[in-house]
Amino acid sequence: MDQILNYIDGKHFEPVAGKYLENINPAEGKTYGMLPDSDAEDVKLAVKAASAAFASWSAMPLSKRSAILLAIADLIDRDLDKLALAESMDQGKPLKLAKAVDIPRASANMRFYATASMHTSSESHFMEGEAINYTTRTAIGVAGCISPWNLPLYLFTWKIAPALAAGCTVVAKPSELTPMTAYLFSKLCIEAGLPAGVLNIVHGLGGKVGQAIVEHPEVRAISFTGGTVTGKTIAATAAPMFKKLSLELGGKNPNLIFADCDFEQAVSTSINSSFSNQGEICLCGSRILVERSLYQKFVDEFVKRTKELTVGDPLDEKTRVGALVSEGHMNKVLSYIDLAKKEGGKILCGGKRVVLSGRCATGYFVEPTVVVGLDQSCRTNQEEIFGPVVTIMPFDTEEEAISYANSNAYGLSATLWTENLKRAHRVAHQIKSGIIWVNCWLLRDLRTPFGGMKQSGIGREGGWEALRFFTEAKNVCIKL
Ligand code: TXE
Repeated sequence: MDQILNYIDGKHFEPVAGKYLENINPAEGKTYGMLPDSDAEDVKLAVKAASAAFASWSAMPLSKRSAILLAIADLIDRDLDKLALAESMDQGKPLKLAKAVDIPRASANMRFYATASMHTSSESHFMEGEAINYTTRTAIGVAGCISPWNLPLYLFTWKIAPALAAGCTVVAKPSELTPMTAYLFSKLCIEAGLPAGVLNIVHGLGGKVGQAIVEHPEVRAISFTGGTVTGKTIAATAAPMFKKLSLELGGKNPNLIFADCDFEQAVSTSINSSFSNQGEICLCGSRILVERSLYQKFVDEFVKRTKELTVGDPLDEKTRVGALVSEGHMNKVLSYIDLAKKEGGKILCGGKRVVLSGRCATGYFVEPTVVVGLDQSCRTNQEEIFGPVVTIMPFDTEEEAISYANSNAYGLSATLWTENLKRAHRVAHQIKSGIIWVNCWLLRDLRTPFGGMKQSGIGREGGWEALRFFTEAKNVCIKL
């Protein structure tokens, strides 16, 4: 098994202090490798390399920069099987999911921004008889990209690709829980001919490496995806230094099922939006709200299909629900199930840790869990659980559904199920979330703005939004 190393100035290095952390395979609950326990010294070296590389990378012709990023995308596709296996072992997700979603999306991210940057244009504003203005957008400098453990390479590339395409150089930190694919990615960058220092990857803990990236005065922008509590710390650190910030934080997303929906599609997609990736997706619809006339029918069918989901070895083709990312996270999810019971919830299925036999006997598995009987304001319905746990509640009117959907501090995404077009527009307009899906879920066009309202963060990723984030506008006014 590969020893994970930092990637700084185009080469792999041991951490300066020589310390390492254990990398655990969550399906087995066992250590299977080590990763650098880096600190501020490693970050300093990475920022130095990124700063030195900035002038030439940002001045490189777009077509040349684009070609390098496209070469990385091709190498990701070539190594699909290897990367998917690494992702599954590191994260606990079904191998099948990593092969179908995570890794293809990582190469799509690279390709999307490699080509998007070729289509940018500058604006010009003509002042009749007086002056002409033109606005340029130039790369902001060294960007810090900090990503989480739920969709490791997918979200790592979602940040790095626009930053590099915009002409920034990058110091990146993947989650310490899932470092492997970022390490393999660094090898692909070398193979693709990415110039030294353009991308630097420092592995280690958030409080040490992440914090040092955010604090470093030469890092001009921070793109972060992770928990809301961490987002607050980052915002507090970065604000006095006037850094640009993009924070994609948690969600507690409502999934609204109206009685006039296409029942089969609503149920089958809701199973995915509840339990895909073990519920460890910030977009999962963990609060299901069903119009009362359909409530019992929906609950019966949803519970029946939840019970049919196979929890098992992530490498097994039949597995739909793999392992949770860590023991700590599994215990957090189980504690929320206890809380739901204490708050008066009734567990209709699931609710317990799953103990498998063989290789996965000490893995971190939890049954897909459905809870009913809770009110909107209880903690179970207010806080992000980020696991295979959903609540189902009835509503009587459209107004009530909207008010329940909005009765939460988060505002990332929402899903609506209705065949009534007018209703779909009306409700979508009134829900305070950055992303609304009508009769679908997780259907993504990479050109669209992606991000949340309220406690779900600030800023938007995706499309031009991300390229704007990593650049600064400059207006030049010329008197005629
Ligand atoms: O994430 P953290 P955690 C939610 C989910 C989860 C909760 C906590 O509810 O249960 O957050 O998860 C780095 N400065 N989401 O604590 O810590 C860290 O090393 C800079 C939702 O595991 O936010 C990692 O690389 N960086 C989410 C990254 O932040 C710091 C995905 C995310 O980890 C840092 C993950 C610091 N002070 C969790 N402290 C989503 N939006 O998809 C930590 N990090």
